Formats: sequence, structure tokens, C-alpha cells
Amino acid sequence: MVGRLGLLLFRSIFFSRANYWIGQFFDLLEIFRLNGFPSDAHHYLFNGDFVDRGSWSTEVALLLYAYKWLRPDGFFLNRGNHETDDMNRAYGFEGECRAKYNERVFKLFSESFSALPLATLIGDKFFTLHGGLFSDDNTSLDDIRKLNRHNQRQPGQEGLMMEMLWTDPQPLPGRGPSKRGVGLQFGPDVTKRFCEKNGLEAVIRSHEVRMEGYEVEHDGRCITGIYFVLFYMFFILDDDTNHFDFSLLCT
Ligand SMILES: [Mn+2]
Repeated sequence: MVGRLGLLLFRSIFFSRANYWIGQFFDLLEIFRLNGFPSDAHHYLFNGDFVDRGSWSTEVALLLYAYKWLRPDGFFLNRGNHETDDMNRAYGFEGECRAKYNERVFKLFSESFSALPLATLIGDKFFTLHGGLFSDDNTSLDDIRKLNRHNQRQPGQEGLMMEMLWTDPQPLPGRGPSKRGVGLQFGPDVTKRFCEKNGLEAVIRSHEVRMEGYEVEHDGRCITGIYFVLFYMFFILDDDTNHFDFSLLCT
């Protein structure tokens, strides 16, 4: 399973590397052209950070939303740390909305971002989210399900939502300070305990660039995948050969 994901990731990233300067919206169309447009045979999960890079973010977000609307059971979006007000103010998406549309459009996007799932479970075994794991070993999938993201809206400086959007893995056991100054780093023992406690095979996350496009760490239990420029990671599950159940956490 992990190998299959890896292969698909590599195939897609190989392409995006050669074309990342074209612009993210056209990269997205090219991904669909190469790998198959969303259909019964091609399910997609985009793992956050859709906006803020380049000047085509509104088009990207609207296309992703349109596909979600068209194919609610076969097209999935997780929130990234860039789908937040603070980041949009600093990295350009708010300005893009104002330049192309108006303030109200940014507010509508902001509200829609706060409604995006923070994680998706694939087949009950693969916990997929943008950032990573938690400061507290007792955090469970049920705690995540109980999180009311519609009330909270923005991640703030601490807590489950912030950690899910911001944390990174580290090779050393235990936890360490974040190199970003936001969140923390979690070691292989943290990942192992979380997976065992919650009956998971692995954590799939994005949020960082890996030179080979993706990397499997923490004894195979933590997979970081990226998509250059915009999509830190996406992968494709093909119903012709495998069937996966997606369930959204914190729905
Ligand atoms: Mn990120």
C-alpha cells in the first residue's frame, strides 16, 4: 500500500518538477490531464496549502471546490496551514482576492477554509493530515472528531487545530522545538504510539519539501509527500485495483 502511494506520488512529482514555473493553476490542470480527471476511477485527496503561492490561487480553490461539489464521495480536501487568515494576509491570498474581486470574497473563502476537514482517514488505516502529530500522547481520533472547527475557525497559537496544521516529524525520539517557531517536532516513538493507540498503519502528511518528492520515515509509519510550488502532496487512489473508504474526521 505504501509502495503504491509512493509510486503514484513519484510519477506526479516528476512531472511537476519540470513545470513548476508555469503556474499552479495550470499545474493542477496538467496533473488531472496526466493522471486522469476526477471520475469514478480516479479519486483524489488534496492535502492542504491550495492558496498563497503565485497569482492563480482563487482559480485553484474554485476548481477544487467545484470538483468537491460535483463528486462529494470521490474528491477530498484537507485544510493546510495556508488556509488560514494570518497566512493569507502575509502570503498573498487576501491581496489576490481584493485585486480580482473584493473583501467579501476573501471573507467567504476564509469561512469556507474553516469548514475544511483537518484530517481524512483512508480505509481506517491511514491518517492523512497536512501537518502532523500532537504535543500530548493521549490525543485520540475521538478527540479530533470532537473538535468543533466551525466554532474555532482559526488555529491560534496552541491546541489540536494548530498542531494538525503545523507540526513536523523529527528523526530523534521524543518531541523537539519547531524549526518554524510554530508547533513542534515529533519523533518516531510519538508516531508509533499514536498509530498503535488508534489502530493505524501510518500517518500521511505534507507541509515540507522533500528532495525526492516524498519520504518514508519513522519505521514506515510517517510518510511525507509534497507537490512542488502549491500542492505539498496529493495522491491518487484507483478504484480499478483497490477500494478505499474515506471518512472525514471532524465532519
Ligand atoms: Mn504547509
